[in-house]
Amino acid sequence: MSNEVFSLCFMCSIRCPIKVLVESGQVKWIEGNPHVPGMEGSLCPRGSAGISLLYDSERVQSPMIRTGERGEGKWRKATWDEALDYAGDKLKQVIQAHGPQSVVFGERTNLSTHVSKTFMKAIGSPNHFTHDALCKGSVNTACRSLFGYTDAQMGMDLKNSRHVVLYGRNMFEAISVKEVNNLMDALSAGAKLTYIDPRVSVTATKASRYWMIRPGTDLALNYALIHVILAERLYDAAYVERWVSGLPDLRNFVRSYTPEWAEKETGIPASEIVALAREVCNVKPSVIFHFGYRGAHHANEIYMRRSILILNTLMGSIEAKGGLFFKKGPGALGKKPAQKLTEQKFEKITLPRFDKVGTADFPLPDPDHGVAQMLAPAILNDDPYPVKALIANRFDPLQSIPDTNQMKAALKKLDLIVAIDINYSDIAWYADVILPESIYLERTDCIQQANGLKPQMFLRRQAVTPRYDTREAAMIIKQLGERIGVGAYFPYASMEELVRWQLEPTGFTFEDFESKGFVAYGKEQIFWDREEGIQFKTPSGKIELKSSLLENAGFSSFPEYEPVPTNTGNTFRLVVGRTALHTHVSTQNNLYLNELFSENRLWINSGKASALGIRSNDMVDVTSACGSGKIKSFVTDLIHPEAVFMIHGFGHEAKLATRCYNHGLSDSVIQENISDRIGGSPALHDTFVTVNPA
Ligand SMILES: Nc1nc2c(c(=O)[nH]1)N[C@H]1C(S)=C(S)[C@@H](COP(=O)(O)OP(=O)(O)OC[C@H]3O[C@@H](n4cnc5c(=O)[nH]c(N)nc54)[C@H](O)[C@@H]3O)O[C@H]1N2
Ligand SMILES: Nc1nc2c(c(=O)[nH]1)N[C@H]1C(S)=C(S)[C@@H](COP(=O)(O)OP(=O)(O)OC[C@H]3O[C@@H](n4cnc5c(=O)[nH]c(N)nc54)[C@H](O)[C@@H]3O)O[C@H]1N2
Ligand code: SF4
Ligand SMILES: [Mo]
Repeated sequence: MSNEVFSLCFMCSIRCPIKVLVESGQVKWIEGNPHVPGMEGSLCPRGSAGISLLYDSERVQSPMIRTGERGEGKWRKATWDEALDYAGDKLKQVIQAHGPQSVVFGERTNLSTHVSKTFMKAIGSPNHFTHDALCKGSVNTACRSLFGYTDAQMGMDLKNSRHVVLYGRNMFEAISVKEVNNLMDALSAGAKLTYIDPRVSVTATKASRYWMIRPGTDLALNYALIHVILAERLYDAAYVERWVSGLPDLRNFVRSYTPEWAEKETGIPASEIVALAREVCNVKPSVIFHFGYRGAHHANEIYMRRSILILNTLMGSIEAKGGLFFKKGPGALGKKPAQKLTEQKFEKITLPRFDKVGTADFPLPDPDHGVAQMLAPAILNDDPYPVKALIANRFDPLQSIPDTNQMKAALKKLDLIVAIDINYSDIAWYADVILPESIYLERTDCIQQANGLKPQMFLRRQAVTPRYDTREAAMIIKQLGERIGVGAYFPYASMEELVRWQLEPTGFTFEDFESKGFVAYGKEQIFWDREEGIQFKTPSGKIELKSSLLENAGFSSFPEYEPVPTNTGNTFRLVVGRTALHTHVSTQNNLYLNELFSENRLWINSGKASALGIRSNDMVDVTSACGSGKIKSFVTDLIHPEAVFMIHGFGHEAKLATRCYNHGLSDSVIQENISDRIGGSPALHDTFVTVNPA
């Protein structure tokens, strides 16, 4: 018996649409969903390695209760009832002694996030947070400061773009399959690609122009680009006149930031900066200055992201073909989205959040997501109140939040740690109880509302039954809710029932997803009318260069540029990033992917390495103000002398993940926990390290 199931990949959070071939209850093949433009059969290496995740005997096979010390690795197998009762009893005790706000729920945003949020609203705790701040919090705030929309409400029409500028957006290694395919189509059609990175990544090798920028100085480059564009009147004057407020302020501000000034700061020749400004203007508005993701993690990241968005604004590329666009939902066609459990009625929660988002400490970060990196400081200082229980779902605070030593100290203070995971991740290893989720091929998930130029919905659909004693997160959370008296908020007995309920207002049925894996609300792309119809959500209804969001909170829209200090000798700026072969901290133990890439190394510039007596593959000591570790070196000309680089996600501590245990070094151990207090992201690249032969 063989059949094909249309579903969604979850080897990373991009959620590419897939087609799964199942024979006699076994997954034989996975490929990109051929019905989805941009996928057409393709997958990235991690997506293809989904099969080895399914058959991995090292994932968590049943609920586990800790018997030794935290992190010691002593466990006993438990039944679901035992594990849920255990977690439920502890939660009740914590809530009784310290109030519901002492419970924090952290997760990587996923399709059942509305279920987790419902759990927290039901118990009366304000403390749900997602990974968002760690990934792109400052991008989110920057977008809201200019347009009134979050970054998640914006998209990029890469396929039709004629010039794409990437600031460390390493698209050919930090992959989203559709985006890569769309970019390749654009390049085949003659589009230009400018890539800026202190390190020669794979994307640099595909670019028409590559600049090895001095690390941390992209903001200086952008101020100079804006200077040239305004001085030479290269911008889309009609668009700016119609839609932009604050141009005179911007013009005054950038007057002194000349290309010659930026050359000294960035190392990029002034003449080349002028050349790029002129080149992009020739093809405006089909120009994209990519505003994501992780190229610039600095304490002033918000201003770097704003400068990128301002460049798009000056090109008139917002809501233009080949530029950026606002995602349209079913409402644009008079239709309804899938409903969510969070739409139920709850008692109002008036307590402040653990991370102080919405108070004077963090007035602007998005309260829908919170600021994850405040978790450890909040626990350690009982500030603003004691936090006593953590539920971590599909998220690893030990490896995904900077300063692991600080996090370990904080975890020690908790009365309860619950991990909902598929692997022996480090947080599972430190948990009191592990509630294992079925992997994506084994489960049906909540609806994915995919807004965009054409609003659609996708469904992750169970391809095979679970190999081990695992359940779906939305069922686990419901069952935990039942243990503590809030079961009524979860009125479903199976995932199919939940999905059918979600679809009720939409006019589509569960069965409608069978033939292609998705449904579309309409056939045509929806662009707003560029003369009259763009619906900016700022108070002025315009793009606010001088931002009311920032200024009402007491922050400047245009703070003076602060020069980035140079580092010399054996001191370097630590920068981090992805490989095409792994997802963050998730896949290092995957049999296939581990074989292809089993250990990270520290990239160090050849000249610097030779002065320090370091050769390739020598072990080196890396030390920062908060941690240190050993890692093999990779000596190369392909990195700026002021930076060292490592791939994120290695140095796992969980011994039962035997293939990746103790391989390489975790960047989180070294990175200091510093925040962009306006934007909300951690400043992962503001850590300086010393490097010495080990
Ligand atoms: N130091 C440092 N920190 C970072 C970054 C960095 O570069 N360096 N990058 C930041 C960025 S951009 C992001 S997006 C975040 C990502 O941070 P995380 O979301 O924490 O990272 P992931 O590796 O995506 O997933 C974490 C956990 O999800 C588990 N998991 C995988 N699939 C499933 C599943 O189907 N169900 C369940 N329940 N669990 C599952 C994995 O086993 C793993 O333990 O990290 C951020 N933090
Ligand atoms: N294979 C794979 N693909 C992924 C993911 C994954 O884990 N694995 N994760 C997904 C997620 S959640 C995210 S957020 C995206 C991340 O997508 P990207 O942001 O494109 O990926 P990173 O590898 O984090 O990019 C960091 C790059 O920035 C460069 N950089 C460092 N400092 C500077 C600087 O000062 N200026 C400039 N211009 N560049 C600098 C680094 O050298 C590195 O090449 O990838 C997504 N896709
Ligand atoms: S980018 Fe790769 S791993 Fe991520 S969802 Fe798509 S195919 Fe899966
Ligand atoms: Mo991310």
